[in-house]
Amino acid sequence: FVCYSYTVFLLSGLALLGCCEGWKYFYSEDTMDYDHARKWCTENYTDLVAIQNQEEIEYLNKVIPRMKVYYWIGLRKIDGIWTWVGTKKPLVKEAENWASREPNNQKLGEDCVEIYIKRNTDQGKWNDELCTIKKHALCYQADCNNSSCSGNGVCEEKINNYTCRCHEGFFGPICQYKSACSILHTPANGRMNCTHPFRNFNYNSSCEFDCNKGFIRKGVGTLRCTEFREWSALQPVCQASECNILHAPAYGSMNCFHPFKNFSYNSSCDFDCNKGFIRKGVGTLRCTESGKWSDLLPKCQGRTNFYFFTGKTDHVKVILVTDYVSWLAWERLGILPEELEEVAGEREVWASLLKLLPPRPDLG
Ligand SMILES: [Ca+2]
Repeated sequence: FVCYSYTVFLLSGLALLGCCEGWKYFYSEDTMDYDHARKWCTENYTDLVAIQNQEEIEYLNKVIPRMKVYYWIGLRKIDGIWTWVGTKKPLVKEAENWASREPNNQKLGEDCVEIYIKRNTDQGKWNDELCTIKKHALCYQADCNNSSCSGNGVCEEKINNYTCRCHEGFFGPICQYKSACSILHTPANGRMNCTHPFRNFNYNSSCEFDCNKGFIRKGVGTLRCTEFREWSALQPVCQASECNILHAPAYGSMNCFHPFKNFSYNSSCDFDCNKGFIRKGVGTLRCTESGKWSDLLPKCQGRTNFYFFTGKTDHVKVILVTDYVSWLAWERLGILPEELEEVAGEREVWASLLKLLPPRPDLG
């Protein structure tokens, strides 16, 4: 099974700016039934030809050679409706191009369509035929691909050509030019103020960006639409001011709510102390707009009260301490609570206490 094909070129001078190589037609030297013809076209090219207009019919009749049998095209009956196989769209009345007294379904089951190329009568017209009959495949190769219109337009096939219908904001033969800068929007948690000397978001438009209270701008403050219709920089974003990351105090727990980012503007943290401990300090801290916490981190202290006496025989004083460490410090070492609490937290107290203890005798 050897297939031959020929490229057919359009000679008429329908040139479009910057465009384009063109829509090409191919046909098989061998004959085959409809299904094989379609397979041959889709494997080697794009598909069986789908007739777009009268111009294309005339063109095909002119450039495709006459053969003993004619050519399958991409039209067949599906669920009783004449349908373009490539697009699955039904044949509309205005596009019908049947030969006289066709489609006649003469052999019953004439569900596929051939085109009479260079026939003595009805040139370029269509006939319904049995799909199992062997004919030449008449294929086309599309030129449109994803990059045909620079990704900025819809590519429309023409005979040996294509044209681009550009999306809004683009122009040029292949939509390669921008007609404006992209439309900018006010950033979340911020403000935008634009001036447009010509048209909105076009050449020399400039936009200034500010951030709301508690937010810091990341990126440049002013963008300008350049002669290439591109913004001079990326649009800035407004990020919440960040406070230090907090941790639950010793012997306590922390429960935080972060409306924007973790430990950032308007984050708030509630503090609780474990059973047997009481909180010293505020119950809730809030991250302020300047990135500082509204207060100091609270502490959890042991609740047990220890009373003891100090002083010489002529001078007796009752001392109350509210934590075990201070009591231990007095009982074991004779350090007064006010001396401890003024200088350090619990960890530092323990360290200093341990340093004061003599080495155990059995250490040698
Ligand atoms: Ca027929």
